[in-house]
Amino acid sequence: MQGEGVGTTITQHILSQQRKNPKATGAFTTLLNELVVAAKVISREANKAGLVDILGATGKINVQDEQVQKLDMFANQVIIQRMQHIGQLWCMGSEEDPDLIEIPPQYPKGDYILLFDPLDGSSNIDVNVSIGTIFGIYKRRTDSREAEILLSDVLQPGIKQMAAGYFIYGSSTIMVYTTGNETGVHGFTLFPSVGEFLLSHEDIRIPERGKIYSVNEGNYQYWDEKTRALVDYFKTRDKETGRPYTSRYVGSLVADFHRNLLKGGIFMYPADKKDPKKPSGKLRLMVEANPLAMVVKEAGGYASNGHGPILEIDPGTLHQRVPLYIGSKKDVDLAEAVISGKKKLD
Ligand code: AHM
Ligand code: MG
Repeated sequence: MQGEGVGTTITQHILSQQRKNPKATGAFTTLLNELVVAAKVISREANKAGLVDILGATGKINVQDEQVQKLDMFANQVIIQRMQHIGQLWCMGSEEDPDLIEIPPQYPKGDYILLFDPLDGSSNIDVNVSIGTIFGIYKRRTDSREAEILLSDVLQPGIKQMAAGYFIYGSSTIMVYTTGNETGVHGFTLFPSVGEFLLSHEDIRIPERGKIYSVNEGNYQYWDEKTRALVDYFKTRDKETGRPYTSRYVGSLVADFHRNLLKGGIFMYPADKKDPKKPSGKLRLMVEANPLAMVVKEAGGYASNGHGPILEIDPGTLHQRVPLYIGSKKDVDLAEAVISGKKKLD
């Protein structure tokens, strides 16, 4: 979308997109707006995380066998509480909840499904490194409003997302979102003094090829030969292709992804043999990979599991993990060719 000036609020932007779609009912606008409010609340807490007794692990283990930090739970609750009453959601799914989250009976239900990671990069909370919220929005499959909510109706390939994006709580708080269909990817920065997200990154395009590779290289010994060869390739000197690439890895997917989206590059979380319970790596298809795959695609990039597009994977479970190669189109194409065995690197 061109022509929105710097200073446009996120609400104006969502509304102007809605007006371009004659079938739009406003339901979607309400939904996104409420999500923005939830993110403002999370942002405020994240900013003062070092000051109050909200830091540190609660001692509970989440559905992914990881320790849950207090701020994760807070973010999860804020999103659920803010979103459940608006009448636009059919159900929700969160990284922090093993099952689907139903809308309480006292509230009306709608047609949309919100899947989210309330606070991604939780191991970075204690050390003041950027963290984020990731979301993907789908429409429910079934026609019957009264029908029981079935997981099979929720589990749709990422290509079906109506919108996706993330909030990054960093040196400033930024929201990046897309509604697909070539409407572009747009970034908004939260101005704390006015309490509004204002358009700051209009129509983001990721460079076709980058100079950055982002991966947890500490896992090198757990990778297969192809993955090792790919990472070795990015580190090898070659004038023509601008190698070696620069290595950048924060350990917060949202932060690593956001940097590469703006500067170009590839983020990888490959399959590894570190934990037999997680043979597909660490990241989750529904709440992490799919939303970012929609964003990157709309910005001219690509996301692959090493064999094909992330967005075309038919999900089997709500919390399934997936190897992720995401970023500049040419870099991810190469990664896919190598991992799938179509190209051999010498
Ligand atoms: P989280 O959702 O529990 O925070 O875990 C996901 C995070 C991603 O943000 C990041 O890319 C990855 O875990 C880092 O993992 P590792 O420490 O294995 O490199
Ligand atoms: Mg996460």
